[in-house]
Amino acid sequence: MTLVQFSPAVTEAKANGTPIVALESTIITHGMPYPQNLETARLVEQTVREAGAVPATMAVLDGQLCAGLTDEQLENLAQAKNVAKLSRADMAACIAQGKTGATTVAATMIAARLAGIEVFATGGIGGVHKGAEDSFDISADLSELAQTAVTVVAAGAKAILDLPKTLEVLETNGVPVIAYGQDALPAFWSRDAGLRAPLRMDSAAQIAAAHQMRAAMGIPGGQLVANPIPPEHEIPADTLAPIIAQATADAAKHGITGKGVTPYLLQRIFELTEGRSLEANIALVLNNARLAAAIARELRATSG
Ligand code: PSU
Ligand code: MN
Repeated sequence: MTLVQFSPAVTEAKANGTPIVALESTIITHGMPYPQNLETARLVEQTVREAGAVPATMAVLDGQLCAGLTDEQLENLAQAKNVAKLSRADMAACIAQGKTGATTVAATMIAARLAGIEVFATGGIGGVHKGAEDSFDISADLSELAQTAVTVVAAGAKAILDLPKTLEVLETNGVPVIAYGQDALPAFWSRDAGLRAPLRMDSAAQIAAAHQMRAAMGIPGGQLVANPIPPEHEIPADTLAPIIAQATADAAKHGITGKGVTPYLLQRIFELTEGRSLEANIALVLNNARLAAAIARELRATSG
């Protein structure tokens, strides 16, 4: 039995040495409503291709860890109900039991490592939730970044989170947080979290070189690239602040906890912004896919 099932397109890319970008699937099943989730998944894949790399969307389908999905598999996943949201804790159990699940950032990093893929694009990583001092809700995405050597391109951590605490946990765990092309840490739907990012880089080549230097030094763990949403699509942080506060209060009122928190907040913010948050989310994912493909190309060009 082979652990990773490569799609025909990814198999070919591996044989030819074409750069590959990993993509996650929880954003499809839990992050966006149908049919925008499917449209976005297809657009993200297309964007990676146009940028000279091959997309490998990760998911567990009937117990098979897939690196790269066919369009039919993508379509089925986007419409499936009750798909598990997989992270480090439950991915192996899902595979062992022959079930189906979508991969979060943490699980996609694990899948990418197993598939030999070094770069991964998503929307925003999970992090330390507001009120974590009581709930202890800290995404497993952070500890995965600390131990799995994949460069993750996101638009920062989601603005629903406590961003200063998220930065602290990343620093404690030795994860480089690299703002792309600016000094400020981006905050998912907005370009500026009001915090300075620990590192700044202005080219895909610099990011690839830092990735390779970590490998050469034997430092485990990945890098978080925080790529600001394009200005024409951003929602200013002060417009969003009361909406995030409202959504967070609603989550508490309805007793939402654990894995349900992030999907609930994204859906609630979608309602409260009348769809504007989803438009921004789609724009930032596409922007991240482009940068991730450029990094994958640089890694390919400079590895012997
Ligand atoms: N990026 C998006 N939308 C999403 C996610 C990322 O634009 O829904 C998903 C990722 O799979 C990430 C997850 O790992 O949200 C975070 O969930 P949690 O906070 O429960 O760890
Ligand atoms: Mn959580």
